[in-house]
Amino acid sequence: MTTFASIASQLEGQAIELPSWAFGNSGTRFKVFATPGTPRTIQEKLADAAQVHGVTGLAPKVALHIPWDKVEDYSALRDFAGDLGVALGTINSNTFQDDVYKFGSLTHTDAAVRQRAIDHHFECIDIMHATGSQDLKIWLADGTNYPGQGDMRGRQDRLADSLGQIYARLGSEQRLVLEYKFFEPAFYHTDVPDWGTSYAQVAALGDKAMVCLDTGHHAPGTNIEFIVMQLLRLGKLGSFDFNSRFYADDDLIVGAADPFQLFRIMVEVVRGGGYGPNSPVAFMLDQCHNVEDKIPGQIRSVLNVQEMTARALLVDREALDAAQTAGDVLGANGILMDAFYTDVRGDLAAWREGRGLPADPMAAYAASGYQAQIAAERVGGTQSSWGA
Ligand code: PSV
Ligand code: MN
Ligand code: MN
Repeated sequence: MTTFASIASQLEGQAIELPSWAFGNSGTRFKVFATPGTPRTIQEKLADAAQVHGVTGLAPKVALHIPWDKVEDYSALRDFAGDLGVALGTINSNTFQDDVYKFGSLTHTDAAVRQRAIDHHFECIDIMHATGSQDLKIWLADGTNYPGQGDMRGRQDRLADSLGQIYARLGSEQRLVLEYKFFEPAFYHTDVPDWGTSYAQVAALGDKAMVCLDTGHHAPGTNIEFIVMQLLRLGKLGSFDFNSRFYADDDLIVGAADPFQLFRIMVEVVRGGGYGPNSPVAFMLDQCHNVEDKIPGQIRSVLNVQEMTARALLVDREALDAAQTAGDVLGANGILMDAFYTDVRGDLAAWREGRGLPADPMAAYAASGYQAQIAAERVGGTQSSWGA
């Protein structure tokens, strides 16, 4: 049996990037509920993100979404974030909000529209140089709603060409991560629907292009940990967008809907070399907090990832290998389940205290008075929201 003490050092340095949009108001197509204290600017979002990092030590970077987080001076924003104790992370492009993209962006038949979408990504790369960001994350809403509406093959070819142009602009330390999603907003076909398509596209680009796996972007019942294993095996898992879902792209708190799935994913991450200081995998949240307070929502999320990472590290690999090799079906399964059922919360609380962090970050944040302070201060102005 592996002990917490033997894996504790591996928890050092774990980093989970926060999405700026998680701090804004969000909702469904039925209603966006406003939350008192919601940030009105990217600077306020960064201040909130810094609270999450302050009580957990787990979230040193914040991902930006362009143009939602557009500013005049990105170097100044980088310094502003640095003063708060966080750094700017992944830059997310956005080609899904403008009328011009109604029938596609990087796949569009109209060369002018396609160029506009490519230029937007060039702008994102310029921003990355100023912010010091490593990753350009591309998620496309491109697709069609009706059979016959578009030429799927032509769209795939144009996508490859567009991505090639964007890839050619990357600096030597920069990467492109291509996110897939099986449906929505398009309902018949999506141009990057699955890991295979994303893999085929990024493999054609080169070493600096990788796949982004958003845990909420698969059909129900999909064995996501198998995809994690395969992408790590192929050296093409670039990043995670963590969240959880009951139905579709719910963007709920990671580990909330199915903690066992998160555990199984982390087991494959550890097994495949995706965790640790030399791993190329960037861990990010992609969540929206529609009804719960946003800062505690983010705190809970990074703690859930940490907890399942610890449990995944607890898997007794030697015993598991032996049981697997011996064909001991239930023995092997039992070894995995032993790790999953291990309650690490007490050990993690002590581990945090040993590093000058609060044993209970949720309680520490609640006691800090920050929530009441922002609710009182942030009145007036326009509260930002997902898609605003
Ligand atoms: C849309 O599905 C989406 O949730 C993708 O997962 C992106 O990562 C995110 O929006 C931000 O663009
Ligand atoms: Mn995502
Ligand atoms: Mn999504």
